[in-house]
Amino acid sequence: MRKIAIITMLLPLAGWAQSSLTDEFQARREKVLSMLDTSQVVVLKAINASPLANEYIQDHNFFYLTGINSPANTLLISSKGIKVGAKYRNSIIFYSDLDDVKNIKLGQNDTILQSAELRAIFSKLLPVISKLYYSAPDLVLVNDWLTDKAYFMDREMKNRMKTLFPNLKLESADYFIGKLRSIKSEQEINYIRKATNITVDGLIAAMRLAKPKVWEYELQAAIEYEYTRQGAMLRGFPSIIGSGLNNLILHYSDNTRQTQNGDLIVMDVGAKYKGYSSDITRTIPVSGRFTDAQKEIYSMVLQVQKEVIAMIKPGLSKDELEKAARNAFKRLGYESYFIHGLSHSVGLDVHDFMAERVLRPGMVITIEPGLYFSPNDKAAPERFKGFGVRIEDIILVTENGYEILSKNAPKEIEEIERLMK
Ligand SMILES: [Mn+2]
Repeated sequence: MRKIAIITMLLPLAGWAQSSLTDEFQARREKVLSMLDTSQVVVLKAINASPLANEYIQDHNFFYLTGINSPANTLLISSKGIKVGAKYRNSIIFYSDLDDVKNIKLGQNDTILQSAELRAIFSKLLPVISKLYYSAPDLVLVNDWLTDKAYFMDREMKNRMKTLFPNLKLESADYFIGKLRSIKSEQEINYIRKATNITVDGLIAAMRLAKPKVWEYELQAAIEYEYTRQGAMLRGFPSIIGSGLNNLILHYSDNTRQTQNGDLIVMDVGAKYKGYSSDITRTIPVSGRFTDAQKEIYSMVLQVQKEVIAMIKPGLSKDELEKAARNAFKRLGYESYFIHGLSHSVGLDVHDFMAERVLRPGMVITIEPGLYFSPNDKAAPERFKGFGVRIEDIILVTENGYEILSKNAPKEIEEIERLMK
């Protein structure tokens, strides 16, 4: 007995030791460093939220390179190096609270310094570099409410920098870091997998709970209960539980309507686990049985979704996928009722930055076709008016094709009806 206990204790430890040897955050800073020439610098700031803000969500680029999930920190990466004490360092994390950085794994090029040091270092650096990649998440639009003049803080800062340092080019770090972020590591894929499994459990719970007269927020609660119960402390985005005509509102998240017999319910939801989101949509009949008209549309959307998913492989472009879906709906005669994008990248952001249009192994994307029939649409067939259907899966691009991470969320008509019985 004792032996077994020791072995099972060692297994997770071995895994942990391995991952700490190659700390992902540190490896990413090294990678960024290797992409810079000596005249370029990257500066990323943490989000500065007020302490009473509901949920703190870090700037994703800053998080990607540091793993730090708290405000008032800055990361600076310079390939030329900055003299700190007797040594030149390439990557410096400026902190306000030592607790935020005490567990950070530092490589030989890394160091930490107090935030107060940033200004002096920065002002020495700016006159001698030619390019600054930056992400400053707090620089937003500010309205002067007296004169109604709008200030884009980003533009104001750029203009001021141009006067001070005419040779310095400022560029958002989004593309630069986004290119790295679009290919997920094994650990990132595991987090997305976990977020996805939790979301699937939530959707199944909601399917079991659904019956006429249930409120949209009750279904939301059933789904988000699974998130919290399983340690996904945040949602990737506000849960969309749209019943009846609310099906037709793409980003509906009030979730305050009481369902009626005969409704379809679009549930577009995603848990966030260790910073990583999932994103799945299922459409179910509140009564547990699809009507014939609902079945007709549902089957079309499902067929198109399956057709497009089957195409996924490295080398294929996102535009080809999009075109295939449009063509498939065109063949069926319903192209004009598919009114949104087919696919997006998922990661730290539920709509992750997609730096490249071509699929590569390690990318995670959604495929989410839908058809929507407004009661006011004069051209729409009468029997379809007043409902919409969307089906969305989250998919990992692999070496040879793809893996549907959300495959355990029922989507066949018979499967859903059986589960809801
Ligand atoms: Mn989506």
